[in-house]
Amino acid sequence: MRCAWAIVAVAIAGALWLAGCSGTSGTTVGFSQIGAESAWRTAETKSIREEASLRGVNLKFADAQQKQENQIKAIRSFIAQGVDAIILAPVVEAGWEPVLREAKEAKIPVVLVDRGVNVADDGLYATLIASDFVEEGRMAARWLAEKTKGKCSIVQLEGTPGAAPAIDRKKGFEEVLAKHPEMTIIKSQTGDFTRAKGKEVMEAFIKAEGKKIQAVYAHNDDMALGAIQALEAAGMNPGKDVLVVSIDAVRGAFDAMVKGTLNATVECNPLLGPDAFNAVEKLLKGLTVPKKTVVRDRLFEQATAAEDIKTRRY
Ligand code: GZL
Repeated sequence: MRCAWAIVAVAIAGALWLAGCSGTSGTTVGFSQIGAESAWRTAETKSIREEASLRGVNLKFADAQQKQENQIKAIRSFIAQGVDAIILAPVVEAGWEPVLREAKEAKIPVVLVDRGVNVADDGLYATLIASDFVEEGRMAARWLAEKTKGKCSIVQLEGTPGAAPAIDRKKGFEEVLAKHPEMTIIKSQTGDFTRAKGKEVMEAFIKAEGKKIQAVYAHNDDMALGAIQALEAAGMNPGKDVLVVSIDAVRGAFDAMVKGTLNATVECNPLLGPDAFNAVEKLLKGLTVPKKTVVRDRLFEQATAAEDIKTRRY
């Protein structure tokens, strides 16, 4: 028993030491988060919050409820409060120049996590830490092409209009499909990355196309899980008669693969807290950081899901 307490004491001492020694201890960082639309998003928020507390950072958190204007307001508030750095997960790619210019003029570095922005001058932000969404789309399409021997009718559930992952996951998927003329997208519509909307849009797809649907490609697992609910309610057989492939690799996706209703998911790692605060620490020390850090992804399938789920961290 004494040994267990000793381990706990060492762990606490270690965390306190880390908080005291990290270059970000005592700093104030503003985090403008998109919202809580998906399991992926809440996992990302948890990672950022945990890393901030581990490092002794005073984190000012703003949930934008999926609205860009709320993110812009939050950034302006962070600037007015004189934070040391800003972390931003931009809901869409466009419309950031003015507020990023204000942050630059206030000499507050901006670290982008998980989604990119479209700006003429990339000096308006310090760095972007994100997955390669185009490659994620290609991975999903290559898997489906192999499973269907290059012949199937597909419905696509797209992410939030204008969001980098939605634009690029579509681009990558359709780039591979261009090499497979007998793989056709018969319906495509946004489900806004949410389970509820994914279910609703899939119900409309089923109404319009019924048994013609042979595969579903969802830009995230939450929409895929909603689509699976709609397929089951319509008496169809997701994972068997209708293949379902999505992106994120959240725990709910592994549960569905173990159940056999989801066939594959491409991981998009949301645990960006450590990388984000490493970048903040370097920037506050006046060190340079790479313009982009690409988070590595991989595809998971049903066959190994029961084993994989044991080691999943989100
Ligand atoms: C990807 C992230 C996406 C996830 C969705 O980096 O922006 O937004 O794939 C989330 O689950 O809603």
